Amino acid sequence: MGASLKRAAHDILIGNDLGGYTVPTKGLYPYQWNWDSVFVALGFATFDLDRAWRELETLFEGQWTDGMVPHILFRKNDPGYFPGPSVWQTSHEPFPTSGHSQPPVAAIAVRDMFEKAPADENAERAKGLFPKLMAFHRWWATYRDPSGEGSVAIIHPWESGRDNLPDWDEPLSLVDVSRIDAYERKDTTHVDASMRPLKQDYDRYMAILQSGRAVGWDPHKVVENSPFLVADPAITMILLRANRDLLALAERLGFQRERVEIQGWIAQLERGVASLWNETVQAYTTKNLRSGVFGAGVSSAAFLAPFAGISDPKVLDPMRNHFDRIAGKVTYMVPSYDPDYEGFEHMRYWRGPVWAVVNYMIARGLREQGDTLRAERVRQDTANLVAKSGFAEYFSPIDGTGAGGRSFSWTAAVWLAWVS
Ligand code: 9YW
Repeated sequence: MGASLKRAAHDILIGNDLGGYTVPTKGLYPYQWNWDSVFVALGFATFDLDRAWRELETLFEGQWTDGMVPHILFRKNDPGYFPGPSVWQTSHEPFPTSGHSQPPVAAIAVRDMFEKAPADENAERAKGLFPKLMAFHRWWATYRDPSGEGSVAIIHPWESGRDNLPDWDEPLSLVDVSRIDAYERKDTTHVDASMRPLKQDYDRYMAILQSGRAVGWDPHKVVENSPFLVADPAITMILLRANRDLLALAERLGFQRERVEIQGWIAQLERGVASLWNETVQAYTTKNLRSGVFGAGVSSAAFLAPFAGISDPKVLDPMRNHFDRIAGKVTYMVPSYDPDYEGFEHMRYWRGPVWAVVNYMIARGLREQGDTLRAERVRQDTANLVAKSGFAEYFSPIDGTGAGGRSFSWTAAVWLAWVS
């Protein structure tokens, strides 16, 4: 069983490799995606470290001059995906990209891959990426935390990587859709519409995209002009973790001058994450920076606190209570949203399903903190999901059904890097 799953996971990565970069899955997502590529690198690193570095290097070929690493790199046009390059209208060369970013997990993988075998060759590859990671993290600090408060905001639900999370419902309800261009979705031609975001969500996704395009994707104006600006605890905590790994890299690779700047970012995020503590829910939630309204419930982001290095018992005790309550309700941890919430849908994308990459980060943080029991529950559940339903894009936390795209790269990759 283990050996055949391992072969299948290898085959998925190799099969989705388009030559130095990997697509999440053929058909549904035919381009290079930002955080998918990073997890894919961790998967390749289990059997081909050179190829793993290549994945990250090709991802950073999409980096903009302002430091932003886009969420999609459109290396060659594929009419099977919407919205493609002609809709985004960005001006990156030599190939077009989307206009905003995705969770900044790259530094975490670079550190892992360097520590795996800190020989000359790996040190050289890590050194080559280091200035690019600095520019990327500086971009987040400059443009996504404009008030300097330390909570990191997104300008589009797609930037969070958790597209239709129930927490985006309130901010999206304020987005005007009266002037969106006519469009035709392609996602529902590849997979079941009942597992995908609704039309009302897509209309709003398009309105926000158009607001960025209208200001030529100027990074300052994008934030000023976006009808959607929401602080995201997942991005905030992932960036905090990534900055800690970047600091370790700076120390190990001899980038002395950069250390102070990174320490400043860490201090700012440690302060800022506190502003996302939701007293009512007793968890970190999103916060709409336009309306001041907090997210309604507990999402899987709340369990990323240990991964971010947060060790305050005032945060961790309620987090463990939520974990145990939710663990008693579902068969497979960790649902992307609280099953006790009325908007929970066990098969619809980020409104309930389990995602292996999120489980990986949650379990890693729990284990690092010494909570091996909960960490092992998450790992075992992920193993059971893949054993039951294969390398699906995401899974029902209730009955383990696989959903969305199949032969999915990041599910195969984290299984190799963590579960197997
Ligand atoms: C889309 C590729 C991406 C992930 C995101 C996920 C989804 C793309 O797929 O977004 O078109 O909706 O939400 O996290 O990177 O796997």
